[in-house]
Amino acid sequence: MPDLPFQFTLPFPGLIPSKYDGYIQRKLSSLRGQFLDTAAYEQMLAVEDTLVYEVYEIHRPEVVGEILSGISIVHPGRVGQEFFMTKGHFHTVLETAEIYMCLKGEGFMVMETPEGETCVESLGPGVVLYVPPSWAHRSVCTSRQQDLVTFFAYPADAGHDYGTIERQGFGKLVCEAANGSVEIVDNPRWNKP
Ligand code: PAN
Ligand code: ZN
Repeated sequence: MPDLPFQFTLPFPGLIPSKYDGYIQRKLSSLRGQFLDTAAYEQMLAVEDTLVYEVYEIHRPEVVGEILSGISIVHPGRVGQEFFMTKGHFHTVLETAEIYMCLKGEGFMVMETPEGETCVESLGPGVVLYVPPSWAHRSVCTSRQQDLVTFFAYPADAGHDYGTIERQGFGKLVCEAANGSVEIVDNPRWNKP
């Protein structure tokens, strides 16, 4: 834990925090059930358990008033037509918001409420996104070459509920269209709340 107050830097080009105390790697195998094209998923996984995204966290005590921050890096790639993405989650303390700032790359934040309202916002360098309280969120990298790198900050006591999204999915998917453009489509397997 750093001394207080503390600072860190996000040095170019990697943008990996100069100090961090949490590091998470999420590979294809940890996203089972999330991509629409299950045949493409199994085929890809059989070849290699590819690294999909990485998270660097600057932890703080999980109490009211503290803020946890860090860097999320989603790598380029697709499963079938669907771009690489994070698992996505609600916060366990549902009414906790989150701020994201995109530092590099191209992509989207897919969001939805427990009642099934959906919203998809585009991300690019300099975009600051406010994820309101109660909105589940998932980031998606749509660049073919570049990582999607975002800085995030949220209440340290928020916690993560992954189970709800694992069961119901998100209402919107971010896919590559036949002509190579990016399209947002309805998820036919969405278990709408
Ligand atoms: C972020 C996310 C990070 C990875 O720190 O945790 O982007 O996504 P998943 O947690 O969905 O795997 C955040 O939103 N924290 O609350
Ligand atoms: Zn979050």
